[in-house]
Formats: sequence, C-alpha cells, structure tokens
Amino acid sequence: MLFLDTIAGKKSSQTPIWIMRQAGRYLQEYRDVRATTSDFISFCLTPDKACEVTLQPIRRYDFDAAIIFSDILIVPWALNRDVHFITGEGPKCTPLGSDEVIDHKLITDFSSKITAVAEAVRLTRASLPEKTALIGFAGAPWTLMTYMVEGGSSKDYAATRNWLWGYQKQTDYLLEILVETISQSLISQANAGANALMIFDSWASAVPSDLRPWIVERPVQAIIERVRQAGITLPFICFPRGISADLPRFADAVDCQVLAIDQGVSPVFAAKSIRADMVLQGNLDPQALLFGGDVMKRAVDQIQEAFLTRQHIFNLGHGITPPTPIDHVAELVDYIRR
Ligand code: 1CP
Repeated sequence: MLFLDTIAGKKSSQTPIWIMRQAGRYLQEYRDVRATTSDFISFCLTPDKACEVTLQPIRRYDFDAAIIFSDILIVPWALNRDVHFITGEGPKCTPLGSDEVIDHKLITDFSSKITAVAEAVRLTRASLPEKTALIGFAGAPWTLMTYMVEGGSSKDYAATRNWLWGYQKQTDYLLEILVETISQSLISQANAGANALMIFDSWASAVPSDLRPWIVERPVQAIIERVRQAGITLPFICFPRGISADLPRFADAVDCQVLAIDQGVSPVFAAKSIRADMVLQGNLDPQALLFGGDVMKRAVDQIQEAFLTRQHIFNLGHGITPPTPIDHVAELVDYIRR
C-alpha cells in the first residue's frame, strides 16, 4: 500500500492522495444512497450503506485511502446524548450542564452501541482493493466537547470556553470520559480491519494557545496510549485544525505518525518547523479545488515543492465542499499522479 509505505518512511516517486469528506454530497451517487434514509445517524449505523458510500469515491478516483463513512458525533450519540441532524442546520443535542453526571454504565456498555461501525469497517475492508488503505476515525475530546456543551455547531464556542475558565474539574471529568469512549471506538475499528486511525480536532483553534497542552495535546496523547495498551500498532493521523504556530509543539507532545495540516499553515513553515520524522498530510485550500484548472495546479505545485524532502500525503486542508465539480477532483488526482 503506497499510503502505509509512505507513512512507514519508504521513498516513492508517487505521492499518495485522498481527500477529506471524499464520500459526501458533491457526489450524485452519494446523494442517491443518502436519500434512502432520512435520519443521518441511522444512515451511518447501517453497515451496507456506510460501506457502499465509502467505496463510491474509490471506484471513481482510485484514491490511495478510503475513510470509513460515519460521523464524529456517533460517540456522543452512543453516550445517550440526543444527537440528531437537521437538514441545512447541522447537528443538534441538548446542551450538557456543568453539573450533569454521565452514567458509568454508558461507558462500560459503550462498545456494544457502536458495533454497526465495526461491521461497516469489516465489510468495507473486505470489498476494497488490497492496495487501498482504510482509515478509521473519531473526533478529538475537545471537538466532541464543543458539540455536547453548545448543543450543536457554534461560531465562537463561548459556552465551552467558559468551562475552561470556570469549570476546570468538570472539564477534566468530561475529557476523561471522552478519552475512554473515543479509545474504545478506535480500538473496535482497528480490530475490525482499519489500517490507520485518524483523530479530527476540527475546532482546536478555539482553545487559547496556552491551554492547548491541557485541552488539545494531552487528551489526544492519552487516547493514543490507551489504544496502544490494547495492542494496536496502527499509525495515527492527527488533525488539530487551525493551531498553526502551535503545530511544532503539538508534534512534540503527541506520538502520532501523521500530522494533517489545514490551509491556514504555510507548507514551507510546516516542512521546516515540525519534527523531521512526522509525515505531513495536506493542505490544498478546498476553494482552490472548487476553481480547478491552472489556479489549482499552481497551488498544488507550491505544496509539493515545500514537501519535496519530507514524507507527504496529499490532501485538502479541510473537507471538500458540496458544490465542487466532480471533474476537478479527477483533474487533481491526475495531476498528482502525472
Ligand atoms: O446528510 C448529509 O450527507 C450530512 C453531511 C455529513 C457527512 C457527509 C455529515 C454531517 N457528516 C458526514 C460524514 C463524515 N463526517 C465523515 C465521513 C465522510 C468522508 O470523510 O468521506 C467524516 C470523516 C466526518 C467527520 C466530521 N463530522 C467532522 C470532522 C471533520 C471536519 O470536517 O472538520 C465534523 C466536525 C463533523 C460534524 C458534522 N457532521 C455533519 C455536519 C453537518 C457536521 C457539523 C459541522 C459543523 O459544525 O460545522
């Protein structure tokens, strides 16, 4: 597998490529399968449908890696938060109160609620070409905490940031529960056949820089240690989105093999400042892919030039957006493999 070989440090003339949110609404075939189940959580927890939409972008573009179709909010859902998705508005749930206690039984029974995800991983691994890696994933504790505390998406994460200053014990309590349940989720995906594990900290930028060791770095490192204790040796990909100048410190504190970087970071800075053994993944602006053509190709050239002397996995800096023309994705893949 070019994807795993690159992570293992093998040199190749080819750069592996996959794109975040490669299964999703920009594909007509995704929209067709998605239309068969109105409730998004039920859709994620139907193994044959999750498997089918995971395979769709691989059939079309032969990416070097597939990412299992699921959602980071399956973890809070499995903790009995009333997570539901409202079309056009995104995820919603009842905000978690700072004095609320999470029933310990939910943690001990956690794995039994997410067996459908493991089944989807098993089915998908069995259907993928041998050369294509399968990525299992979870949200990071902080990013999941923002949805649980805010009750959905947020612009400024004010309620969750209030916890960091006013409810530090409660923050530690919640982060600990999330470390345990996220670890269980990743362990079950690994045991079902995933080839790498990715942790999405999409809203890491909302944590003040000086608090990131506590809120961003340590909980993610705790998950990696917990998964390693279970005997799992798969590579980890971490995506602490938007922390820019703090990336080198994150890389020193977290024992992952791949660091995914967003388009807010200069590839030249990343290549120079992040520990040399870290594989870097990213970081084309999704809007450049939306435009395609020479504008996109020039941006790709700059990224590839910056990472010439480093192990690199090509990706976007964040997920592909629904209006992106499918031809532009083919153009990008062809250009990377030229
Ligand atoms: O009905 C639909 O099709 C809803 C759109 C959608 C999709 C396609 C959602 C709702 N989730 C997903 C799948 C998904 N989510 C995947 C698998 C698909 C793939 O990557 O190919 C993955 C990896 C995620 C991860 C995810 N979900 C993240 C982390 C990555 C990122 O983009 O930053 C986050 C933050 C979510 C939350 C989420 N899921 C969906 C919505 C609308 C949101 C809210 C986003 C927000 O708060 O702005």
